[in-house]
Amino acid sequence: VTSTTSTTSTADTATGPWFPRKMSDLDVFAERVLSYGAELDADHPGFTDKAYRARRELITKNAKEYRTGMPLPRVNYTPDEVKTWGLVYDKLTAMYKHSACREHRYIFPLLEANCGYARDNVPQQADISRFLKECTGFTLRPVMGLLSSRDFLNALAFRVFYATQYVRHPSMPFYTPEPDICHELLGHVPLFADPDFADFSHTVGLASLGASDDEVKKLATLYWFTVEFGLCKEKNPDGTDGLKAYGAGLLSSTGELEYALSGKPELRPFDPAKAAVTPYPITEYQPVYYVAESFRTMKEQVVEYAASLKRPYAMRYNSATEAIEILDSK
Ligand code: TIH
Ligand code: FE2
Repeated sequence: VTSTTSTTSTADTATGPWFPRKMSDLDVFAERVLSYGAELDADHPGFTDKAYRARRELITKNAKEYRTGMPLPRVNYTPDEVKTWGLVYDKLTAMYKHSACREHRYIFPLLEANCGYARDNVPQQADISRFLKECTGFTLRPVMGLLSSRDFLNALAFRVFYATQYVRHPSMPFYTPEPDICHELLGHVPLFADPDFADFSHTVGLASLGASDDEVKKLATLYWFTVEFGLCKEKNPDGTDGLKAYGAGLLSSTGELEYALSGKPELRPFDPAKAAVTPYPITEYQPVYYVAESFRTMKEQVVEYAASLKRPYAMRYNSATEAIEILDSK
């Protein structure tokens, strides 16, 4: 039995925690952001910069007021913001040739051709979202800052990726402790144009719906060690083994990308059950990275792990109604 017309409530259901059933249910996430939200933490480089804080507030206001069905807000970036973006863009795009996984390298030029990706232009969510929708059915939505793992993962079930629109502080272009537009657009977006990666993300999202807190924590940790900071093996053109980054946190930070591939940090073979319970810091370089046999095998392993989590009923996303259907197990 499916019902897509139930009114929105955030109370837990009889079978487990509440989860969004229709696209507009995501609207309740708008203001539920964690630490680095409208109020920056004291160790953030922009904490004492009044002008930066005011600018952030202006940009995050878009996200705060955004509701399902509205056109995606466009931001008029200042020359200083474009300069920071350009600095990051130049340095990263040069590194991608040797360091980014095949899928990322393949899609990046398509974003330059179709979505305004360029060193002197900060691309707009509206243009990227339209492009992604055609490629894989994924869309973007603005967000004020870090969402809870549950809210963020739940949105993936709707093929929605929450992305920040503000630019990192100019004093720290090559590593920032929180997501910003460089991280979202250079690190994450290219892979959401890949049909296989989109389906994989969608599966993780579906697995998070109504999951227990413990399961959500495991899925989010797995997400961290793969989608955010994953490395994978990839054959070099000459047939030798190469090591590439597919994690967005690496593909958006020249500092950490170089570090991750430098031979200094500990590298472990990717194992979902182990990665899912490994602790990690969020505001500094990772001490440990998991290396997948290939980008494709990583996706298969994570999908298998997600399938092993027991759910009270099967669910699927209906893209025509943009709603989650609960399939009767009887
Ligand atoms: N450290 C990343 C960067 O500098 O682009 C941003 C983040 C990724 C994950 C958490 S914060
Ligand atoms: Fe991210």
